[in-house]
Amino acid sequence: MAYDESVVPLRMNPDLTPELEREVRFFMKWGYLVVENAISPEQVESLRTALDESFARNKSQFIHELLEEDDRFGFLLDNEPVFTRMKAILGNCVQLHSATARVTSPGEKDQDWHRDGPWPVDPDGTPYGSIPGQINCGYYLDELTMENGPIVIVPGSHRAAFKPPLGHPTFPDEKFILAKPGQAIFFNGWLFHRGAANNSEKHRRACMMCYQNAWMKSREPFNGPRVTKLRKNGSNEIKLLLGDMSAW
Ligand SMILES: O=C(O)CCC(=O)C(=O)O
Ligand SMILES: [Fe+2]
Repeated sequence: MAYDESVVPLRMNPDLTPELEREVRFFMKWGYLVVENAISPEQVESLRTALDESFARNKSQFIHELLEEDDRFGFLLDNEPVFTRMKAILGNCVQLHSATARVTSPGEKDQDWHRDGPWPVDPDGTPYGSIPGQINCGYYLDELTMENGPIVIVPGSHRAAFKPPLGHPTFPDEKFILAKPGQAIFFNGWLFHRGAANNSEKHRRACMMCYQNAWMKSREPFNGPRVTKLRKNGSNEIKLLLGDMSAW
């Protein structure tokens, strides 16, 4: 046995409250979800400080393997309001795909439309039914405005059987999400989306926690000292999130 069987959940799907069922239906239809009170004002403040320090060290717009940067990011891994909804949508067998931060500097241009999911998905699945699931969760630590660059999405586009257009042309049904610190913004990995230009004078800080079915390949090696410690000391859910098994 290449892994500890007790780490694997006994049931695929959790029981859902009517409210959670409603949120799952919304997410399945539109490909996004705004979660209120996902983190407290104190947690927002702590993440801002930790990210400012990481950004000063990395000097890069992207910070990968965020959990290795600072212990203060660790709670995001199974942050209850987010993780409960991830399991409601993806089922109990969930793995972290990546934890990243993105610090968009003043003057940064519009991102192009893209999907995060790198492999082909047929909205009808396969004859067997399988649809790979990947959901990104953005914690925007600065209130998004039309000036500093909302996240722009095309609701429902996760089911489009064609790729997003090149560049960043307007979609009649596009939606500018003015996320607030404290909220978490879920979006399906196949949703057309982009970050808009930052025309403000300040940095725009975001932490992106991306989850997926536990059988999928992760982007991260999960082998740094902080993640190894989290996995060793963590619950079975944390072990599964951090890829405790090297093979099935
Ligand atoms: O900056 C944003 O709001 C979105 C970032 C994004 O889509 C990405 O990094 O893939
Ligand atoms: Fe993206």
